[in-house]
Amino acid sequence: MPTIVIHGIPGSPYVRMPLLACEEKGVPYRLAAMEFGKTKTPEHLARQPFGRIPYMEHDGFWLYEAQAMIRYIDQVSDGPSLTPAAPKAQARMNQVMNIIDWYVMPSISMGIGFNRIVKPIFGMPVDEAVVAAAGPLAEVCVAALEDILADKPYFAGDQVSLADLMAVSHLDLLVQTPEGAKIMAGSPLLAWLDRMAERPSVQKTTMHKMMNLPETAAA
Ligand SMILES: N[C@@H](CCC(=O)N[C@@H](CS)C(=O)NCC(=O)O)C(=O)O
Repeated sequence: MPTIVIHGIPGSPYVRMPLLACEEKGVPYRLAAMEFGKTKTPEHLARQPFGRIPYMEHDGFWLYEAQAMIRYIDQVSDGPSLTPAAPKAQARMNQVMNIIDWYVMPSISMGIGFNRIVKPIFGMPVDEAVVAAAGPLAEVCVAALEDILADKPYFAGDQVSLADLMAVSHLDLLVQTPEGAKIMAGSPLLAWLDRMAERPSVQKTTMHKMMNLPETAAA
C-alpha cells in the first residue's frame, strides 16, 4: 500500500487523529511536519482552503478534514475495522465524532487546551477570558460523553472505533489542564482514558512525543 502522508503541525489533536488511525490499522504513513504559523500561506491554502491542519495525500489522492481522513484510512486498509457494522453502534460512533467537532473543539480544545497547553509552549499569552468562557460548554461535553460511554469500554461498544481515536486526541489535552482536572475529577472518562493510554497507537502519538518535549504524567 502506498504511504499515507499526513501534513500538519506535530502535537495538534486534529493531526493526531489520522496518525492514530494509521497506527491502529498498521498502514505505512509519514508525518510531513509543518511549522506553527504557516497555515495561511498560499501553498497551504491551495491544499486546505480553510487554512487549517491536517491534510493528507495518498497515492495522488488529496484530502482535508480529519473525520473524512480517518474514515478513508479505515476503509482502504486491512485489519480490524474501526467502524462498527451494527447501525446503533455506528450511530453512537458518529454521534461522538460530531460532538467532538461541534462542541469539544471550540470549548475543550480551542478554549482550554490551546490556551493552557499549546500557547505556553510557543511563548504566547494565555487568554484567561477565553478559558473561562469555554468552561460551561466543556462541562456539557464531558457530561454528554460520560452519558454515551455509560458502562461500555469504548464509545461504540466493546471495540475501539473512530470515535475513541477522535475523542482521545482532544480529551488527552484536557486532563492536563487545571480546568480539565476539575471538570473530569471522578469521571468514568478517566478509566476510558487509561484504557486508551495502554494502546501503542496512543503512546506513539502523544503531543509531547510528537513535539519532542519531556513527557508529563498524563498520556
Ligand atoms: N474541521 C477541521 C478542523 C481542523 C483544525 O481546526 N485544526 C486546527 C489545529 S488542531 C488548526 O488548523 N488550527 C490552525 C489555525 O486555525 O490556523 C478538520 O477536521 O480537519
